[in-house]
Amino acid sequence: MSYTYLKNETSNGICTLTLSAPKSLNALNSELLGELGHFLDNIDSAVRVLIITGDGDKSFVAGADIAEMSTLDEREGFEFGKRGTDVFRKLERLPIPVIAAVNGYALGGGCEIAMACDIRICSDNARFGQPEVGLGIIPGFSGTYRLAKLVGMGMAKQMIYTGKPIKSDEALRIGLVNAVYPQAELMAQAMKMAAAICKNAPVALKYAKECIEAEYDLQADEAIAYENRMFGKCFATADQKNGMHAFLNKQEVEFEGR
Ligand code: DAK
Repeated sequence: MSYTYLKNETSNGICTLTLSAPKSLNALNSELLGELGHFLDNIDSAVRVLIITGDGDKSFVAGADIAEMSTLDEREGFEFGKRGTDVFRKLERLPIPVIAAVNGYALGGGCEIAMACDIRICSDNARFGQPEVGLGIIPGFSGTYRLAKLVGMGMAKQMIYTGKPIKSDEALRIGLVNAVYPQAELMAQAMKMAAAICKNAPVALKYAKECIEAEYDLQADEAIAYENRMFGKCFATADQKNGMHAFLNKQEVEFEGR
């Protein structure tokens, strides 16, 4: 299917997905969210890592589309928020690693979509913020949940209550991003990280992601038992047999993902 607001390109198992609504600095409108949901439901099984970025060199995503939201009533507001949270949850639960390459403004829904990715890296001109309370709304694409989870309650409350964006160096300091690069290097660095991930066993990556996500909300004993089960399941895969055989025989391994 061809998309109006998405561009995607895949090579060597790495898919780069560019969110593109240049007239509104890549703001998330309903159509874009619908396309994103469709894309995630139909992602090629050969893709091992997904990179998400924004079109242009100024903005990753400048939030949910304010023009579209401005006339909503309570029921429509609920539905718009639900559409966004459902798509972001789909993204978070994708069985492959997802890197957000944040190339500029990541405000409101932009910060929230980045937080639904596994790993965030950004350009030095990036700005992260949850300015919603200045518009009379709250972060509505799971920002109140994921920001506190990532940076702790104190900093999440500061960002959400003041609505003030933070710069890339501050985002790095508080752990919202893993690394900051000059704009011109960002995509090459994202590709480099994706290529390093691609060398590893796909099923093990999927299980590791599932464990990290599921165990976060469990008590210690339950979390450890969960990991025990998933660790056991690794031994039912060809990837485990091939990976260990290759190591013991000092060979390179080409994982099949099964
Ligand atoms: N929506 C729509 N259009 C936007 C936009 C946005 N979020 N951000 C920018 N634009 C448009 C501008 O209106 C402008 O359009 P024209 O005037 O050229 O037609 C164009 O993009 C260029 O923007 P600027 O002229 O403003 O560019 P500047 O460089 O001066 O400023 C900026 C860049 C990113 C600082 C500024 O555009 C800005 O502050 N944008 C708004 C950022 C923001 O407040 N984002 C948060 C949006 S609220 C919920 C569901 C979801 C949400 C909440 C609740 N439920 C229903 C439960 C999520 C909400 C949000 O994300």
